[in-house]
Amino acid sequence: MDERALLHKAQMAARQGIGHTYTNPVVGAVIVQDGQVLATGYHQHFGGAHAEINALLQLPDPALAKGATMVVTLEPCSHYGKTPPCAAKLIEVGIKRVIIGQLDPNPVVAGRGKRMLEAAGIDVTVVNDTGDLNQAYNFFYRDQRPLVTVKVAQTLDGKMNQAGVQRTLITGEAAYRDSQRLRGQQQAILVGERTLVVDNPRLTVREQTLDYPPVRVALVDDADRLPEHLNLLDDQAPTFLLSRHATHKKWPTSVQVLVDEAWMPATVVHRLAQRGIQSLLVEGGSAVQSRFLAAELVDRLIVYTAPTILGPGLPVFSEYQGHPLNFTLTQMQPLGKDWRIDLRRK
Ligand code: AOF
Ligand code: ZN
Repeated sequence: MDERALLHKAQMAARQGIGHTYTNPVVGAVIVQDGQVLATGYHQHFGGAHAEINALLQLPDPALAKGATMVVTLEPCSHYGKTPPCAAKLIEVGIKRVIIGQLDPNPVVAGRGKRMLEAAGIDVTVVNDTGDLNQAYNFFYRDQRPLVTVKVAQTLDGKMNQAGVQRTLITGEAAYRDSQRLRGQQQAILVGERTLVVDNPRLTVREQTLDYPPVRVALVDDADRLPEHLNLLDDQAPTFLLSRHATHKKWPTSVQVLVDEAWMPATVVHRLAQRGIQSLLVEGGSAVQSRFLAAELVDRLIVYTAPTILGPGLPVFSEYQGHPLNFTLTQMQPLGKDWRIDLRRK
Protein backbone atom coordinates (compact mmCIF):
# COMPACT_ATOMS: atom_id res chain seq x y z
CA MET A 1 0.00 0.00 0.00
CA ASP A 2 1.30 3.46 -0.81
CA GLU A 3 1.20 6.46 1.52
CA ARG A 4 -2.15 7.73 0.22
CA ALA A 5 -3.82 4.34 0.59
CA LEU A 6 -2.45 3.98 4.13
CA LEU A 7 -3.66 7.45 5.05
CA HIS A 8 -7.05 6.58 3.60
CA LYS A 9 -7.12 3.47 5.79
CA ALA A 10 -6.29 5.57 8.85
CA GLN A 11 -9.05 8.04 7.89
CA MET A 12 -11.56 5.21 7.61
CA ALA A 13 -10.55 4.05 11.09
CA ALA A 14 -10.95 7.62 12.40
CA ARG A 15 -14.53 7.72 11.06
CA GLN A 16 -15.56 5.06 13.54
CA GLY A 17 -15.17 7.66 16.27
CA ILE A 18 -17.61 10.14 14.69
CA GLY A 19 -20.25 11.14 17.24
CA HIS A 20 -18.27 9.84 20.23
CA THR A 21 -15.34 12.23 20.64
CA TYR A 22 -17.32 15.37 21.60
CA THR A 23 -14.90 18.33 21.32
CA ASN A 24 -11.93 16.09 20.54
CA PRO A 25 -11.10 15.37 16.91
CA VAL A 26 -11.67 11.95 15.40
CA VAL A 27 -8.29 10.38 14.73
CA GLY A 28 -7.15 7.10 13.15
CA ALA A 29 -3.72 5.47 13.06
CA VAL A 30 -2.11 2.57 11.22
CA ILE A 31 1.22 0.88 12.00
CA VAL A 32 3.17 -0.48 9.04
CA GLN A 33 6.35 -2.53 8.88
CA ASP A 34 7.90 -3.71 5.58
CA GLY A 35 4.76 -2.80 3.68
CA GLN A 36 2.58 -4.88 6.03
CA VAL A 37 -0.19 -3.27 8.09
CA LEU A 38 0.41 -4.60 11.61
CA ALA A 39 -2.19 -2.68 13.57
CA THR A 40 -4.95 -0.07 13.34
CA GLY A 41 -6.48 2.10 16.04
CA TYR A 42 -8.72 5.10 16.50
CA HIS A 43 -9.77 7.60 19.14
CA GLN A 44 -12.89 5.88 20.43
CA HIS A 45 -14.33 8.35 22.89
CA PHE A 46 -13.73 11.69 24.57
CA GLY A 47 -11.29 11.31 27.45
CA GLY A 48 -10.11 7.91 26.18
CA ALA A 49 -6.78 6.78 24.73
CA HIS A 50 -5.65 8.53 21.56
CA ALA A 51 -5.54 6.76 18.19
CA GLU A 52 -1.79 6.15 18.23
CA ILE A 53 -1.95 4.44 21.63
CA ASN A 54 -4.89 2.28 20.57
CA ALA A 55 -2.97 1.24 17.44
CA LEU A 56 0.11 0.34 19.53
CA LEU A 57 -2.13 -1.73 21.82
CA GLN A 58 -3.31 -3.72 18.80
CA LEU A 59 0.20 -4.91 17.94
CA PRO A 60 0.57 -8.66 18.44
CA ASP A 61 3.95 -7.92 20.07
CA PRO A 62 4.88 -4.42 21.38
CA ALA A 63 8.47 -4.94 20.14
CA LEU A 64 7.11 -4.79 16.57
CA ALA A 65 6.81 -0.99 16.89
CA LYS A 66 10.59 -0.68 16.71
CA GLY A 67 11.57 0.62 13.29
CA ALA A 68 7.94 0.76 12.12
CA THR A 69 6.08 3.58 10.35
CA MET A 70 2.99 5.14 11.89
CA VAL A 71 0.40 6.73 9.60
CA VAL A 72 -1.89 8.98 11.63
CA THR A 73 -4.63 11.33 10.43
CA LEU A 74 -3.70 14.09 12.93
CA GLU A 75 -0.38 15.31 14.29
CA PRO A 76 0.48 13.31 17.44
CA CYS A 77 -0.06 15.37 20.57
CA SER A 78 2.75 16.84 22.64
CA HIS A 79 0.87 17.75 25.81
CA TYR A 80 -0.34 16.17 29.00
CA GLY A 81 -4.12 16.44 28.75
CA LYS A 82 -6.45 13.70 29.86
CA THR A 83 -3.74 11.36 28.52
CA PRO A 84 0.09 11.64 28.27
CA PRO A 85 1.68 12.93 25.01
CA CYS A 86 1.51 10.48 22.09
CA ALA A 87 4.65 11.91 20.46
CA ALA A 88 6.70 10.84 23.51
CA LYS A 89 5.21 7.35 23.33
CA LEU A 90 6.08 6.98 19.63
CA ILE A 91 9.68 7.99 20.39
CA GLU A 92 9.82 5.60 23.35
CA VAL A 93 8.65 2.55 21.37
CA GLY A 94 11.06 3.24 18.51
CA ILE A 95 8.79 4.33 15.65
CA LYS A 96 11.09 5.37 12.80
CA ARG A 97 8.80 7.27 10.48
CA VAL A 98 5.51 9.16 10.98
CA ILE A 99 3.16 10.15 8.16
CA ILE A 100 0.67 12.77 9.32
CA GLY A 101 -2.60 13.66 7.56
CA GLN A 102 -2.81 17.17 9.00
CA LEU A 103 -1.18 19.29 11.69
CA ASP A 104 -3.23 19.82 14.84
CA PRO A 105 -4.67 23.38 14.92
CA ASN A 106 -5.29 23.10 18.67
CA PRO A 107 -2.85 25.64 20.20
CA VAL A 108 -1.80 23.12 22.87
CA VAL A 109 -0.19 21.07 20.05
CA ALA A 110 0.09 23.22 16.86
CA GLY A 111 3.34 21.85 15.43
CA ARG A 112 4.95 20.88 18.76
CA GLY A 113 4.17 17.20 18.25
CA LYS A 114 5.87 17.23 14.85
CA ARG A 115 8.91 19.06 16.25
CA MET A 116 9.21 16.61 19.17
CA LEU A 117 9.29 13.69 16.75
CA GLU A 118 11.81 15.38 14.47
CA ALA A 119 14.05 16.31 17.39
CA ALA A 120 14.18 12.62 18.24
CA GLY A 121 15.38 11.82 14.73
CA ILE A 122 12.06 10.49 13.42
CA ASP A 123 11.37 11.09 9.73
CA VAL A 124 8.08 13.09 9.58
CA THR A 125 5.92 13.77 6.51
CA VAL A 126 2.80 15.98 6.58
CA VAL A 127 0.46 15.09 3.71
CA ASN A 128 -2.02 17.94 4.29
CA ASP A 129 -5.09 15.84 3.60
CA THR A 130 -7.86 16.04 6.20
CA GLY A 131 -10.01 13.43 4.46
CA ASP A 132 -12.93 15.77 5.24
CA LEU A 133 -12.67 14.79 8.89
CA ASN A 134 -12.99 17.24 11.79
CA GLN A 135 -14.43 20.09 9.73
CA ALA A 136 -15.86 21.88 12.75
CA TYR A 137 -12.75 21.20 14.87
CA ASN A 138 -10.46 22.69 12.22
CA PHE A 139 -12.82 25.59 11.59
CA PHE A 140 -13.11 26.39 15.31
CA TYR A 141 -9.37 26.69 15.85
CA ARG A 142 -8.84 28.68 12.65
CA ASP A 143 -11.77 31.11 12.97
CA GLN A 144 -12.16 31.08 16.77
CA ARG A 145 -15.88 30.44 16.55
CA PRO A 146 -18.26 27.53 15.86
CA LEU A 147 -18.99 26.45 12.30
CA VAL A 148 -22.58 27.61 11.72
CA THR A 149 -25.03 25.47 9.74
CA VAL A 150 -28.53 26.67 8.92
CA LYS A 151 -31.10 24.01 8.14
CA VAL A 152 -34.40 24.72 6.39
CA ALA A 153 -37.25 22.70 4.93
CA GLN A 154 -39.06 24.28 1.99
CA THR A 155 -41.46 23.56 -0.84
CA LEU A 156 -40.60 23.84 -4.54
CA ASP A 157 -41.89 27.40 -4.42
CA GLY A 158 -39.65 28.26 -1.47
CA LYS A 159 -42.28 28.33 1.26
CA MET A 160 -41.89 27.06 4.78
CA ASN A 161 -45.47 27.45 6.03
CA GLN A 162 -48.95 27.53 4.59
CA ALA A 163 -50.57 30.95 4.94
CA GLY A 164 -52.11 31.23 8.40
CA VAL A 165 -50.89 27.80 9.54
CA GLN A 166 -48.10 27.74 12.07
CA ARG A 167 -46.69 24.31 11.38
CA THR A 168 -46.94 22.67 7.98
CA LEU A 169 -45.40 19.24 7.42
CA ILE A 170 -43.38 19.76 4.29
CA THR A 171 -40.72 17.09 3.98
CA GLY A 172 -40.99 13.35 4.54
CA GLU A 173 -39.65 10.61 6.77
CA ALA A 174 -36.22 10.30 5.13
CA ALA A 175 -35.56 14.03 5.52
CA TYR A 176 -36.64 13.80 9.16
CA ARG A 177 -34.17 10.99 9.81
CA ASP A 178 -31.43 12.87 8.00
CA SER A 179 -32.05 16.00 10.06
CA GLN A 180 -31.89 13.92 13.25
CA ARG A 181 -28.49 12.61 12.11
CA LEU A 182 -27.42 16.18 11.41
CA ARG A 183 -28.40 17.18 14.96
CA GLY A 184 -26.33 14.31 16.31
CA GLN A 185 -23.21 15.77 14.69
CA GLN A 186 -23.57 19.20 16.28
CA GLN A 187 -22.41 20.56 19.61
CA ALA A 188 -25.22 23.11 19.85
CA ILE A 189 -28.66 23.64 18.27
CA LEU A 190 -30.27 27.07 18.29
CA VAL A 191 -33.83 28.31 17.86
CA GLY A 192 -35.49 31.70 18.25
CA GLU A 193 -38.25 32.55 20.67
CA ARG A 194 -41.10 32.20 18.18
CA THR A 195 -40.04 28.67 17.27
CA LEU A 196 -39.47 27.87 20.94
CA VAL A 197 -42.94 28.94 21.98
CA VAL A 198 -44.98 27.97 18.92
CA ASP A 199 -43.32 24.66 17.95
CA ASN A 200 -42.17 23.84 21.49
CA PRO A 201 -39.31 21.64 20.17
CA ARG A 202 -37.36 19.22 22.31
CA LEU A 203 -34.18 19.70 20.23
CA THR A 204 -32.95 16.28 21.30
CA VAL A 205 -31.45 13.57 19.11
CA ARG A 206 -33.95 10.75 19.16
CA GLU A 207 -32.49 8.13 16.87
CA GLN A 208 -29.08 7.57 18.46
CA THR A 209 -27.62 7.47 21.93
CA LEU A 210 -24.96 10.13 22.28
CA ASP A 211 -22.37 10.41 25.03
CA TYR A 212 -22.64 14.20 24.78
CA PRO A 213 -25.94 15.47 23.36
CA PRO A 214 -25.80 18.90 21.69
CA VAL A 215 -26.46 21.88 23.92
CA ARG A 216 -29.92 23.31 23.26
CA VAL A 217 -29.83 27.07 22.82
CA ALA A 218 -32.80 29.45 22.62
CA LEU A 219 -32.70 33.16 21.92
CA VAL A 220 -35.38 34.76 24.06
CA ASP A 221 -36.35 38.24 25.10
CA ASP A 222 -36.88 37.59 28.79
CA ALA A 223 -36.21 34.09 30.15
CA ASP A 224 -38.36 34.79 33.22
CA ARG A 225 -41.43 35.43 31.06
CA LEU A 226 -41.31 32.21 29.08
CA PRO A 227 -44.28 29.87 29.40
CA GLU A 228 -43.80 27.13 32.01
CA HIS A 229 -43.55 23.51 30.84
CA LEU A 230 -41.56 24.15 27.67
CA ASN A 231 -40.06 20.92 26.34
CA LEU A 232 -36.66 22.60 26.33
CA LEU A 233 -36.76 22.78 30.12
CA ASP A 234 -37.20 19.01 30.50
CA ASP A 235 -33.66 18.39 31.85
CA GLN A 236 -32.89 15.98 28.96
CA ALA A 237 -29.84 17.91 27.70
CA PRO A 238 -27.82 20.98 28.69
CA THR A 239 -29.72 24.12 27.74
CA PHE A 240 -28.72 27.76 27.39
CA LEU A 241 -31.35 30.49 27.40
CA LEU A 242 -29.87 33.59 25.77
CA SER A 243 -31.95 36.26 27.43
CA ARG A 244 -31.93 40.03 27.06
CA HIS A 245 -33.02 40.44 30.67
CA ALA A 246 -31.50 39.20 33.90
CA THR A 247 -33.19 36.26 35.55
CA HIS A 248 -34.57 35.99 39.06
CA LYS A 249 -36.01 32.52 38.71
CA LYS A 250 -34.74 29.14 39.81
CA TRP A 251 -34.04 26.91 36.80
CA PRO A 252 -33.61 23.16 36.37
CA THR A 253 -29.95 22.14 36.77
CA SER A 254 -29.54 21.61 33.03
CA VAL A 255 -30.51 25.22 32.25
CA GLN A 256 -28.16 28.22 32.22
CA VAL A 257 -29.41 31.72 31.51
CA LEU A 258 -26.85 33.91 29.71
CA VAL A 259 -27.60 37.62 29.48
CA ASP A 260 -26.78 40.21 26.82
CA GLU A 261 -28.74 43.32 25.88
CA ALA A 262 -28.87 42.60 22.16
CA TRP A 263 -27.71 39.06 21.37
CA MET A 264 -26.41 39.88 17.91
CA PRO A 265 -25.39 36.73 15.99
CA ALA A 266 -21.72 37.69 16.47
CA THR A 267 -22.25 37.76 20.24
CA VAL A 268 -24.04 34.41 20.14
CA VAL A 269 -21.16 32.65 18.34
CA HIS A 270 -18.59 34.41 20.50
CA ARG A 271 -20.24 33.37 23.77
CA LEU A 272 -20.65 29.78 22.51
CA ALA A 273 -17.00 29.71 21.40
CA GLN A 274 -15.99 30.75 24.94
CA ARG A 275 -17.71 27.59 26.11
CA GLY A 276 -15.73 25.49 23.61
CA ILE A 277 -18.62 24.89 21.21
CA GLN A 278 -17.21 24.09 17.77
CA SER A 279 -20.40 23.62 15.75
CA LEU A 280 -23.81 25.26 15.82
CA LEU A 281 -26.98 24.26 13.98
CA VAL A 282 -29.50 27.05 13.53
CA GLU A 283 -32.90 25.42 13.15
CA GLY A 284 -35.23 28.37 13.00
CA GLY A 285 -37.22 30.20 12.61
CA SER A 286 -37.09 32.51 9.72
CA ALA A 287 -36.22 35.61 11.78
CA VAL A 288 -33.20 34.01 13.44
CA GLN A 289 -31.97 32.48 10.20
CA SER A 290 -32.27 35.85 8.49
CA ARG A 291 -30.26 37.55 11.22
CA PHE A 292 -27.47 35.00 10.89
CA LEU A 293 -27.49 35.45 7.10
CA ALA A 294 -27.36 39.24 7.42
CA ALA A 295 -24.44 38.95 9.84
CA GLU A 296 -22.66 36.71 7.29
CA LEU A 297 -22.43 34.04 9.94
CA VAL A 298 -23.81 31.12 7.92
CA ASP A 299 -21.05 28.78 6.79
CA ARG A 300 -23.21 25.95 5.62
CA LEU A 301 -26.82 25.81 4.45
CA ILE A 302 -28.81 22.58 4.26
CA VAL A 303 -32.07 22.84 2.37
CA TYR A 304 -34.57 19.99 2.32
CA THR A 305 -36.88 20.61 -0.62
CA ALA A 306 -40.24 18.90 -1.09
CA PRO A 307 -41.71 18.45 -4.59
CA THR A 308 -44.76 20.47 -3.64
CA ILE A 309 -46.09 23.80 -4.82
CA LEU A 310 -47.70 25.30 -1.78
CA GLY A 311 -49.17 28.51 -3.11
CA PRO A 312 -49.81 31.18 -0.48
CA GLY A 313 -47.38 30.80 2.39
CA LEU A 314 -44.39 32.19 4.16
CA PRO A 315 -41.18 32.19 2.08
CA VAL A 316 -38.24 30.64 3.96
CA PHE A 317 -36.00 33.68 4.03
CA SER A 318 -38.74 36.32 3.94
CA GLU A 319 -37.09 38.26 6.73
CA TYR A 320 -33.70 38.52 5.03
CA GLN A 321 -33.28 42.10 3.78
CA GLY A 322 -29.57 42.13 2.96
CA HIS A 323 -27.68 42.04 -0.33
CA PRO A 324 -27.66 38.87 -2.49
CA LEU A 325 -25.64 36.04 -0.93
CA ASN A 326 -23.99 33.38 -3.06
CA PHE A 327 -23.39 29.85 -1.91
CA THR A 328 -21.46 26.99 -3.48
CA LEU A 329 -23.28 23.73 -4.07
CA THR A 330 -21.40 20.92 -2.36
CA GLN A 331 -23.91 18.09 -2.65
CA MET A 332 -27.40 17.43 -3.91
CA GLN A 333 -29.15 14.14 -3.38
CA PRO A 334 -32.65 12.67 -3.48
CA LEU A 335 -33.89 11.78 -0.02
CA GLY A 336 -37.10 9.73 -0.05
CA LYS A 337 -39.65 11.90 -1.81
CA ASP A 338 -37.55 15.06 -1.27
CA TRP A 339 -34.11 16.46 -2.09
CA ARG A 340 -31.31 17.46 0.18
CA ILE A 341 -29.20 20.37 -1.00
CA ASP A 342 -25.95 21.05 0.79
CA LEU A 343 -24.41 24.47 0.25
CA ARG A 344 -21.35 26.20 1.55
CA ARG A 345 -20.61 29.87 1.82
CA LYS A 346 -17.73 30.72 -0.62
C1 AOF B 1 -3.77 12.71 19.00
N1 AOF B 1 -4.48 11.56 18.84
O1 AOF B 1 -6.35 10.39 18.95
C2 AOF B 1 -6.38 12.64 19.58
C3 AOF B 1 -5.64 13.82 19.73
O2 AOF B 1 -7.57 15.80 26.57
P1 AOF B 1 -6.77 14.86 25.76
O3 AOF B 1 -5.51 14.38 26.43
O4 AOF B 1 -7.57 13.71 25.21
O5 AOF B 1 -6.23 15.71 24.51
C4 AOF B 1 -7.13 16.19 23.57
C5 AOF B 1 -6.37 16.89 22.48
O6 AOF B 1 -5.40 15.99 21.97
C6 AOF B 1 -7.23 17.28 21.27
O7 AOF B 1 -7.83 18.52 21.38
C7 AOF B 1 -6.19 17.25 20.17
O8 AOF B 1 -5.40 18.41 20.20
C8 AOF B 1 -5.40 16.05 20.58
N2 AOF B 1 -6.16 14.88 20.13
N3 AOF B 1 -4.36 13.82 19.41
O9 AOF B 1 -2.60 12.73 18.74
C9 AOF B 1 -5.76 11.47 19.11
N4 AOF B 1 -7.67 12.58 19.90
ZN1 ZN C 1 -2.26 12.04 21.65
